[in-house]
Amino acid sequence: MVGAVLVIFAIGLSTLPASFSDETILVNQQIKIPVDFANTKSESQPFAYIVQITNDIGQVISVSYITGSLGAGQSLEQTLSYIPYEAGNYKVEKFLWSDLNTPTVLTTAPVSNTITVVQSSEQQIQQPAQQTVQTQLSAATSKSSYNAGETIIISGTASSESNSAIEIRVYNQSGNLITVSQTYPNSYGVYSQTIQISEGGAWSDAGIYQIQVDHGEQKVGQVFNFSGIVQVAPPAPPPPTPVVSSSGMNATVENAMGSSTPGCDPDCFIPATIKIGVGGMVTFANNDSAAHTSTAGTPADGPSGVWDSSLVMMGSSYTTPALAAGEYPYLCMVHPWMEGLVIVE
Ligand SMILES: [Cu+2]
Repeated sequence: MVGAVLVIFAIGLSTLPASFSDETILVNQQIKIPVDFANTKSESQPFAYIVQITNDIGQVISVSYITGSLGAGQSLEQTLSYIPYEAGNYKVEKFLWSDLNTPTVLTTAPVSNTITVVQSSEQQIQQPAQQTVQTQLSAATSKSSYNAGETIIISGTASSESNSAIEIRVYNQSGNLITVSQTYPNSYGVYSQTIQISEGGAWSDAGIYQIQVDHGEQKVGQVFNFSGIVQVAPPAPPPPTPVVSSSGMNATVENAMGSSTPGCDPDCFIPATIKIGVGGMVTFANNDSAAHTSTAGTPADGPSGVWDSSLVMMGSSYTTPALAAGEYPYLCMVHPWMEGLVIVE
C-alpha cells in the first residue's frame, strides 16, 4: 500500500504565461491555459487534470478536465482554452487528481491565477454576447467493464459554443459499429449520454469495445471491457417515495458516498429534497471520497447565482447564504447527474 496522499508529479504549473497577469485580455479573446506536467515515478500513473474557472462573484463558469495515464518519465503538454464573454476578474484553478471518481489528490494545493478581462472601446458599445463555454472535448465511461443488460454512461466536456451535436459511436471487439447516438453539451459545456447494453444481438462477444466521440472537428476515444456475461437482475427496488426532510430553521445535506459515479440519482445528495425555514441556511457536508460542488440552478438553465460552493474537497463543507422563501433546485457542476432541491417556507 502507498500512503494516502503522495506528491508524485513534478508540476510545471507554478506560473501561467505572462499574458495572464501582465497583459489585458479582451472580452471574446481566447485564453489558452497550459496543462503540462511530468510523471517522475518509475511506474505509470493515472491522472485527472481539472481546470476550474470562477467569475467575480465566485460562480463556477467552467470546469474542464483531461484524464489519462502517463508512463514512467513521460510528460504531457496540452492546452485547454476558454473565451470570456464578459468583463471581470476570473480565477483559474488547476487541480491534479489520480482519478475523477475516486480521486487521490496528487498535488498538495491547487494552482490559482487571476485573469482580468476588459472590454475594448469598440466592444463597449456592443451588446454583450451570449455566454458559452468553450472547452476541449473529453469522454469518460462510468465503469471500465460492463456486463450484458447494464447501462453505460458516457460523460465529459464539450464546447457549448457550437450548436453541433456530439456523436457517440460504439464499436465491438471486431471493430464493427454497433450503436450511434447523439447528445448536446449543456450551458456548462458538460454532456452525459446513456447507452443500454442489450442481451445478445450485437452485444454478444466479450472483448475490448471502443467508443468514438465526435464533436465538430474534435474527436476523442475511450475503451471499455465487455464481459458478455448476462448480469442477474437485482431484486426490484422499493417504490420511490418522495421524501422531504425538514430539520427546522437550518439543515445539513451530505454528498452520497460514491456519488461521483453515475447511478446515485435521485439520492446523490442526502436528503435530495430538504425543507428549511425562511432565512435559514443549508450546510453541504462532503463526506464522500471525491470533490463536489453545490451550485444553485439547473442543468438546463445554468447557475441561478443564489449560491455556489465551488469545489468542496472531501472532509470540507459549505454553507449557503440565508435563503428567502422559495424553491431552489441545485446540482453538482462536476457530476451533472447530482441534483437536489431546497424548499424554503
Ligand atoms: Cu459531484
